[in-house]
Amino acid sequence: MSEIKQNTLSPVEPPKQTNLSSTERIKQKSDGLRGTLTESLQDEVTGAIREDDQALIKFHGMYQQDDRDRREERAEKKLERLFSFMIRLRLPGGFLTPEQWIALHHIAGEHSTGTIKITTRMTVQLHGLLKSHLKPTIQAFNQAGLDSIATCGDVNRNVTCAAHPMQSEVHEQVHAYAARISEMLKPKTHAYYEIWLDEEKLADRSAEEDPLYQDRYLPRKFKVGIGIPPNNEVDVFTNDLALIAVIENKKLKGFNIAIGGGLGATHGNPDTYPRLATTIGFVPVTSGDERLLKTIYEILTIQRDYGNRSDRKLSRLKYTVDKYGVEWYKQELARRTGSPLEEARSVSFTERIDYYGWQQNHKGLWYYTPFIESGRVLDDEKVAMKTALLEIAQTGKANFRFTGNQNLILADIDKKDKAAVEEILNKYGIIRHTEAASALRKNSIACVALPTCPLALAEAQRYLPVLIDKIEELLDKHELSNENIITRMTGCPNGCGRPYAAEIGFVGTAPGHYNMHLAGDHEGLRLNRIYKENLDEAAILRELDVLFWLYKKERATGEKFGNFAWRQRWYKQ
Ligand code: SRM
Ligand code: SF4
Repeated sequence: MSEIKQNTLSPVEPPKQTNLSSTERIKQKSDGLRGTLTESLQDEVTGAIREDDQALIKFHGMYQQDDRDRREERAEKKLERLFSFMIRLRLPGGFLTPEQWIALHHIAGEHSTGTIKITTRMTVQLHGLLKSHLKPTIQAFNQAGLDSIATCGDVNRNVTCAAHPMQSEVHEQVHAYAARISEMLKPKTHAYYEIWLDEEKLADRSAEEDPLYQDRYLPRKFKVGIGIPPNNEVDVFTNDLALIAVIENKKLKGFNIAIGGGLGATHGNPDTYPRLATTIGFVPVTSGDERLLKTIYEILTIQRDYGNRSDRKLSRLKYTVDKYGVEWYKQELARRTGSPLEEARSVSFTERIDYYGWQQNHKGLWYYTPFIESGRVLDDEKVAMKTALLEIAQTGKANFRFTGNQNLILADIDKKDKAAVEEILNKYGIIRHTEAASALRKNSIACVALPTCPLALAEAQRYLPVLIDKIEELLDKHELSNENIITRMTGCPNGCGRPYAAEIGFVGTAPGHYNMHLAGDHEGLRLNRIYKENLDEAAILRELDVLFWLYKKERATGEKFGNFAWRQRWYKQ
C-alpha cells in the first residue's frame, strides 16, 4: 500500500495541553516503546516487570496480570503476587489458517494455561504466561506468521470485520480492508523485533520515524470496526471508528463513516459514558482506496492532536467528538483530507447473530459455526472442543475465522471435505453441543473478569453460564425458551463484553452484584439503560421472573424483548 501523504496544509494549532498523565511521560521517554523491557525480562528476582515497562509492554500486545484467586494465600505466605502475562494476537478480521491454529494450540499448551480465549474483537488471548515464557511464545508465533503488535496500548487495536462470508458476494473484498487498515495504522517502531525476536538494532533510527503516532502515540486506545449489513455481529457502532460497507447491486460502493463509539465508563463518574458512533458521511471506493485510507488516517490524527492527554478516563475519541462537536470534527477532517465527506448512504442492519451450524456461501463453500461458551476453547466435562478443533485443523480442510461474539467459524470447506469435518464434529459431540445450547446462551457474551483481569469487581465468564442455567428455567416457565434475547455480562463498567449494547446487560459492581441494564435493541443500534442497581442473583431472578411474565403477556407480535422493555420504559428515567 502506498504511504499516506502527510498533510501539508498550514496547521491550525491544536490546544497546548498541560498536566499530562503519567502514561504520556512514559510513552515519550520510551525510546520507541523500548523502555527497559530487555532489563525487566532479564530480572530473575521477580515475576513482574518494572512499572513503566508495564505500560509499554501493552503496545507489544501483552499485559502483566496476577492470579487474583491466590492473592490472599500468597500474601499470608509473604510471597509476591503470582504474576503472569496475557498475550493477545493481532488478527485483522479474525482469520487463521489451519496450520496457524495448530501452532496456536501447541503454543497455548506449552506456555500458557492451555485455554485459548476468543475475544470480543475477533482475536485470541492466552493467559498465565510466566515472564520467562514471553519471548519463546512470541518467537513461536512469529514462526507461524503471527504477531501481537499493537493489540493493546494507545494505538489502533485489532480491526474487526463482519465475519461470515456467506453474508455477501463482496465479503472478501470488504474483509481485505481489515488487514490494510491494520497495516497502515501499525506503529513504525522496530522495538518489537529487537526485544522479542532478537533482530539487530536499527543503526539508523530515522527508519522508524512515525508521522502518525510520533513519540506520543494516541491519547488512548483506538478501535476500528467494519460492518457489513444486514448483520451487525461486530457491533460496529461501538468502535471509535465504524466503517459500514455500502453494497449496491452486489458491488461495494464504499463505506459510511461513523465516529465516536466506545463503551467504557466508571461507576460514580457521570463524565464517563458509553456512546454509539455518529455517522458523519460516506467515502466511495469505486475509484480506488486512497481516499478511504486517507480519511481513516486523518480521523486518527485529529484524535492524536485534540484528544485529552491529562485524564485518561476522558481521552477516548467519543469525548473529543462530544467536546468539539460532530460538525467541527467533519470540518477539521475535510481540511486535513482536502475534501468533505459525501452524504451518508442508506444502510440497514436487521440482525446481530452468529449463524450457528452449517451454512453455504455463494461459491458453494461450507461453514460450520460451533457454540463456544464465552469464547473459551478448552476440553471440559461438557465437550472436548480443543481436541476436536485440533483434529479438524490437522485435516487441513478448514480455515478458522473468529466472530465478534467470541465464536469461531470453521471456514471455506470444500463440498467434498464437508463429510470428513462433520465426522469429527460428531465424534466429539460438537454438533449435539451446539444444537442443545439455548437461544439465550448462544446469544450471550461474558468478558474475562476474574481471576486475571485486574479491573474486575465481580465475576463474568465463570459466572454467566451458571446464571443462564437459572434464567433458562424462567424462560421455560413463561414459554419463552426460543427467544434469542441478547444477554451480556461484564465484571466491571469498562464494557469489554459490550453489555451496554445488549437487550439485558449485567455490569459488575461488587462480588456477586450487578447493575441490570435493559432496553437495548436487538440490532445494536440503541444502547440500553440502567434498570436497577447492585442486584444479587436472587434479586436478578426475581426481577426477570416478573419482566418475562409481562413480556409474554403484553408484547406485540414478533416484538423483541429489548424493544418491549424500551416501550415499557423499563429503565431509570
Ligand atoms: Fe477490554 C481493559 C479484556 C474488549 C473496553 N479489557 C481490558 C483489560 C486489558 C484489563 C486491563 O486494562 O488491565 C482486560 C483483560 C482481561 C483479561 O484478563 O484478559 C480486557 N477487552 C477484554 C477482552 C478480552 C474481553 C473478552 O472477554 O473478550 C476483549 C479483548 C478485545 C481484543 O481482542 O482486543 C475486550 N474492551 C473490549 C471492548 C469490546 C470491543 O472492543 O468490542 C470494550 C468496549 C469498547 C470500548 O473500547 O469502548 C473494552 N477494556 C475496555 C476498557 C474501557 C476503555 C474506556 O474507554 O474506558 C478497559 C479499561 C481501560 O482501557 O482502561 C479495558
Ligand atoms: Fe476486566 Fe472489566 Fe473488561 Fe471485564 S469489562 S475484562 S472485568 S476490564
